[in-house]
Amino acid sequence: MGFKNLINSKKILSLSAAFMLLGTNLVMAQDAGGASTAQSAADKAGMWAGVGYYVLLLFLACTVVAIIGKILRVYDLSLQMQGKKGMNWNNIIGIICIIFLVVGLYGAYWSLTVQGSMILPESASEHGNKIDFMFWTTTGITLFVFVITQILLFGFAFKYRGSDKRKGYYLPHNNTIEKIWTIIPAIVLTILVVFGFFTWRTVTNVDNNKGDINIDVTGHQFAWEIRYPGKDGKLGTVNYQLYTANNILGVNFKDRNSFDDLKADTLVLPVNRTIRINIHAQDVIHSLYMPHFRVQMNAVPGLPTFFKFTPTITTADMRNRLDDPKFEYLLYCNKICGGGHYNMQKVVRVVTEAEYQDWLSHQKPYLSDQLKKELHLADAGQQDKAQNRIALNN
Ligand SMILES: [Cu+2]
Repeated sequence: MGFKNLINSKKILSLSAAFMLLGTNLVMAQDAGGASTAQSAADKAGMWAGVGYYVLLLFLACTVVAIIGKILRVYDLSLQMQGKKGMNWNNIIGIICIIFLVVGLYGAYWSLTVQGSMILPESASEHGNKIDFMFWTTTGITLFVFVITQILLFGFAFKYRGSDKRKGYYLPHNNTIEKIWTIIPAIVLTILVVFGFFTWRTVTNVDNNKGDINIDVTGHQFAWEIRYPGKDGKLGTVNYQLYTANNILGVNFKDRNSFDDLKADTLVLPVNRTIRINIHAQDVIHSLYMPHFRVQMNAVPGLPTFFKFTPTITTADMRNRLDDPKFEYLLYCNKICGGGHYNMQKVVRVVTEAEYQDWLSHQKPYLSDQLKKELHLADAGQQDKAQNRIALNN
């Protein structure tokens, strides 16, 4: 009967392995925008070897554990057949608990020290430090609770392991314990949530939403478009119905503020000025994400959002700090918005005020000549010439 069961469980194991492989195949097989060149096929083959290898490794480990268990069981039975005292499984399970505790805590330590370096980079915005403070407070509290509870959990499982010398105490209900483990987490969680609420409120700054500089950033599959206000400091309104090949943002040129708006390739920001990014999307939900500035906000079609922040470290200063002459701040899309999502990034450069003014004076107007023709808009000089010509003809 036992042998039969073993065969059955093996069958179930291989069946679930086949399903897992099939499932991962289906998930991974989502083609990235038809990029089916020989190179990417080769990359995929390499990736498949990797996934298959780890699945097999897992099953190998499970088999080894099962075999060791069987050997111990046979040894135990042979001891009993010889009339000796069998193995003390309570002690073995207790020791396994302690080993699990030590290995698990070391794993947590390893993860923190090795993978901890992959955490967000140094904050380069005013509110970034507040968010970091909140993050580290939450991490500190949860880490403390994690270590204490794991030690208690496995330590108690070891200390009070099954024994013939003592009898378990049946505890049906205890109000004091119920109160302690309800009230303490409730207080801690309330503090964290309220702390988070106030931090988020200061970051999003409900009192004054105007930035020194207003910039429109629009996401579409798969790029970001950037529009700066001209000398008037005001951006013209947009309307998606005005979209054309030359007016890809649908800027409304009945609004005078839009005449001097500028189109830019890079998001250039002057240091220590408040920047308000107006976030738009044209097709699906994107997400504007600038990790160094601790800025992230969804870009939702039909529902413009914004984020106001103050960059505090210029790109040049950050290059010096990191000793990396090629360092650039980046703007990413942080919503998986389609096949070309990975490519949705722009360079963000933080510069001094003088450098910013110089850069701004070199940007091209959004209202290009082609767009002027399309909208039948002539600039002032051309209009004068046209009128002179009419006057001469008369
Ligand atoms: Cu996107």
